[in-house]
Amino acid sequence: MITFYSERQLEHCGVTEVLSGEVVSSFECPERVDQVLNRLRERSLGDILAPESFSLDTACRVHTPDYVEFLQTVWPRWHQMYPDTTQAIPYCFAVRGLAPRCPDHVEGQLGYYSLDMTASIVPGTWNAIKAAMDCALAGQQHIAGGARSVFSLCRPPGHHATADQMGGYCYLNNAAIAAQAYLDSGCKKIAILDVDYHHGNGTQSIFYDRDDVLFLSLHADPAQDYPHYWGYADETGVGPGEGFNLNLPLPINRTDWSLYRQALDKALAAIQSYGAEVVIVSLGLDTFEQDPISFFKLKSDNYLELGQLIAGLNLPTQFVFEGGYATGALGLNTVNVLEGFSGR
Ligand code: OKP
Ligand code: ZN
Repeated sequence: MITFYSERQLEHCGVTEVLSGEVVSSFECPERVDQVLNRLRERSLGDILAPESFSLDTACRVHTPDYVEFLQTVWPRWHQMYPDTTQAIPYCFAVRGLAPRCPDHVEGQLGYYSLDMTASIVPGTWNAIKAAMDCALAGQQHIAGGARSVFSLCRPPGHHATADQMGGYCYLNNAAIAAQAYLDSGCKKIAILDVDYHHGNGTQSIFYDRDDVLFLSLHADPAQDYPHYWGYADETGVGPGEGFNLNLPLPINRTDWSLYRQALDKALAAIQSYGAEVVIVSLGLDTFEQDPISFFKLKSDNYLELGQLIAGLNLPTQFVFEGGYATGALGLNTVNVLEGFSGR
């Protein structure tokens, strides 16, 4: 299996975030992909290629052009206003109520385009966001060209990013952009299977009123964990999208492989009856028992079986990297999914 990866993705490195009220170092760090790359090489999974540079057209079909432009320009604008700071983080938000306006002030815009305080902006953030998107689109082209599978090693992740808001370490929604690219190249039905521990609220919201993308997510019950406001089982889609969104929330602290597998079986059956032509897997590894910010109990060997079960769909499959913060085991767990899929 070929991997698409760009070193430019290392240029993003959040400085700090707030966890349980304390300021801590960012969990979403460049070392995450180093671990995955090391393991990919150790196991000789396949070539690791740098993607070509793609235009922003497809991104602008799932995100608003003003949001994409904001992401591209926010650091220099912030830096001009606050030259002595190392990162941009919003502190006030355009919350529900009277329709909020987008202000001119860069710090006001930062909150306007954010869901939370965890998507920080540093000088290299845009380069990394753009390179991650390129990995997603290069993977899409590879599958469209006839490959059975591909791994888009995207970082920063994407599944929390909505049409016009960043959050949860996510900026551009890499999986959603890939899905749109398949549709634009003639596919009619795409499934996105999100196995990250956190609900993929961004992907859900982008495709919520559409029937050409079936979104399925297995995640921590939002009553118990981030992203808190979305991911409930009764969110099933709206209008033409009704019935094309499947949330399978699972309890924290007691979701092990056997409970997880029951939900996975439901998701895989739904993909099959939908008749998807391609499946995109939003591949988060934060379901691991030792993840520092998550509360499921999957073990390293379970990821081999996860890959095998996904392979059972017998569909062209694009893996798009999302979360996973137990850095030491992240390479093993990620590559286990890919090797399980490949039957090695
Ligand atoms: C991004 B991805 C929980 C703190 C959670 C944000 C988590 C973002 C996860 N107490 N902070 O889905 O892995
Ligand atoms: Zn996650």
